[in-house]
Amino acid sequence: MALFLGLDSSTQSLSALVVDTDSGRVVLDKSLNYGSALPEYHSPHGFLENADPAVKHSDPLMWVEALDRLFESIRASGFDLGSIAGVSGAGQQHGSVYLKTPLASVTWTTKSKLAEQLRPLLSRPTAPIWMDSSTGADCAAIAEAVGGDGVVTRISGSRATPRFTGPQIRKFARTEPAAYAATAEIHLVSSFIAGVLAGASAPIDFGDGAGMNLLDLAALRWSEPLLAATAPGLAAKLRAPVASTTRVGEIAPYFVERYGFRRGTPVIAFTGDNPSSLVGMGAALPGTAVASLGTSDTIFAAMREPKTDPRGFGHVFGNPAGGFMCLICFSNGSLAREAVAERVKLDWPAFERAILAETEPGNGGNLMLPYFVPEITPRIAKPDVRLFGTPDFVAWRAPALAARAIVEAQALAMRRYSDWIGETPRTLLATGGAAKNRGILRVLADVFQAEVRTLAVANSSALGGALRAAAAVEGRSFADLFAPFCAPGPERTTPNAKVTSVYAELGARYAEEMTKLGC
Ligand code: ADP
Ligand code: XUL
Repeated sequence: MALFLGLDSSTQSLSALVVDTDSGRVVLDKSLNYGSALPEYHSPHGFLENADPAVKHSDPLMWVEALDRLFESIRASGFDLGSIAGVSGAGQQHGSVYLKTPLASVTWTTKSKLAEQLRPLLSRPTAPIWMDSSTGADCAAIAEAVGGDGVVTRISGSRATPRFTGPQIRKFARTEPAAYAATAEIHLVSSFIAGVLAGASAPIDFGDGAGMNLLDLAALRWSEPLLAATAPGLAAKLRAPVASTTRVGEIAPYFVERYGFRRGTPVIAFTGDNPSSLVGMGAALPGTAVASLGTSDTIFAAMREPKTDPRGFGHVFGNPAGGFMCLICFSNGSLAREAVAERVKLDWPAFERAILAETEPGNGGNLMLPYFVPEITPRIAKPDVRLFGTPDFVAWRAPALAARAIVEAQALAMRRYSDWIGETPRTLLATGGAAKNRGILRVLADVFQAEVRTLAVANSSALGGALRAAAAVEGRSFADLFAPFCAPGPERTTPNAKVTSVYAELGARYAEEMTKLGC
C-alpha cells in the first residue's frame, strides 16, 4: 500500500481524500462543512456577514478548527493516518492570512487545539477571501504605479484584480498600517494550511502565487515593481515562491501525537483549489477544458502557450504539472443558483427536472442577468438581478423558467468570456458540488456544443493534492497517475446540435444586455 493524503480547504468545506497508488483506488473521501459543523464561527457559507456586500472575510481559526475536527473524525472512523506516505493539498485561491509570528518559530502543543494556539499569532483577525471586491482603489493605484494595467498583466498574467492578494495587502497596509507593520508573514490559504501541518513557514507555490498580482510569471519570482507598488517591506513578509512539487517540511509532532500520523511524513507544497483541480481532473496536459461548479464557477484549461485575456477578466496561473493554465472565474455560481432555487421553492431534484423536462433550450426567450452578488466576470460592482421575458417569469411566478434562466445565463457567460482561450473544447469535464445536477450539465453541453463528462471521483481538488503528493514522494509521472484515478465516469451528456441557432440568438441577446452594462 502507498497512501497519499490530499486536503482541500475550500470556501464552504474542508475535504480529505486518500489514494492508494498501488491498487489505484480512493480509500478515504471525507468532508466537513463549516456552516453546519462549526456554527460557532457564524459563517453558514464559509464567510462572515458584513454590511458592505463588497467585503468578504473568513475566520482563519475556523479553517484550523476544521483540520482538528476532520482528523478527529477520520481517526475515530478507524482509519490509520500512520499509513499515509505524503500529504499535499489546496486552498481557496487569493485569500490571505496575516501572522505576527512566522509559523517556523511556532511549536504546536497537544495541550490545546490549533485554533486557540493560532489566535494570538494573528496580526489581522480575519482573512479577506476571493469573494471580496472592496479594493478597486488599490487596483487602480497599483496599475498606475507600474505604468498601467497592461504592464500588470504582462508581468503577472492578470490585470490588477480586486480579489487578488496584492490589492488586498495594499488595502490592509493603507487602512491598518500598525497591524501591517506588526505582520511578520503573509500566507495564502494554501501555504497557511501547509505551514500549519508542517509547523514551518511554507512557501507559496507558482500555481496559487500567480493569483496575487505579485508574481513575475516569466521569471517565476516576486516582481520588484509590483512589490513596491503594493506595500512597504512586503518582500520580507513573503518567502520565495516554489514549484508545486516542492517538499516544504514534514508533519508537525502535534499531528503525530494527536492523530497518529507517522513521524517524518513529508508535506508537499499546497496550491490553489483550481490548479489542484486541474491535476485532479487529469487535465494538466493541454486539450481538455474543465468547468468547476463550486461556490464560484470557474472554467480552466492547461495552456499550450501563455496568452492573456484582452477583455481583462481571465487569468494565467501556474500549472502544478509545469507550464501555465488559464482560468475565468464567476462569483455568481452555486450561491446564485441556490438563491434562485430558494426564491422559487425548488429543491435540487426539482431544479434538475425543471431544466430537463419542463423547459426548452432558449427558455421561450426568458432571460436572467443573475448578479446576486458583485460579479468578477464581467466586473459588476453591485448586486444586479434582471429578468426579461414573459409576465409570469418576470414576476418570479414561473419556477421552472427561473431555474433554466439562471443556468443558461451562467453557461452563456462562461462561453462568451472564455472565447479568448482560442480553442472551443470538444469535451468539457465538469466538477464541483453542482456537477451532480444533470440539468446544469445538459445546458453546458448545449451552449458549448461539447460533450460534458464527470469523473468517478468528485472531489477533484483534494484528489489533485493526493496525486501531487504521490508524484513528489514516489517520483511518478502525472500521466501514470491520471490513468487509474482520473478516468471519466460512464455517463456522457452529448450536445444537441439542433439548438446551436437557439443559443446563437440567446447569446447575442445576452451580449447585447451586457454591452448596455458596459461589459
Ligand atoms: P466549494 O468547494 O467552493 O466549497 P463545492 O464544490 O463543495 O464548493 O460545491 C458546493 C455547492 O454545490 C453548494 O453551494 C450547492 O449549491 C451546490 N450543490 C450541491 N448539490 C447540488 C445539486 N444537486 N445541484 C446543484 N447544485 C448543487
Ligand atoms: C479563482 C477564484 C475561486 C476560488 C474559490 O480565481 O477566485 O475559484 O479559488 O474556489
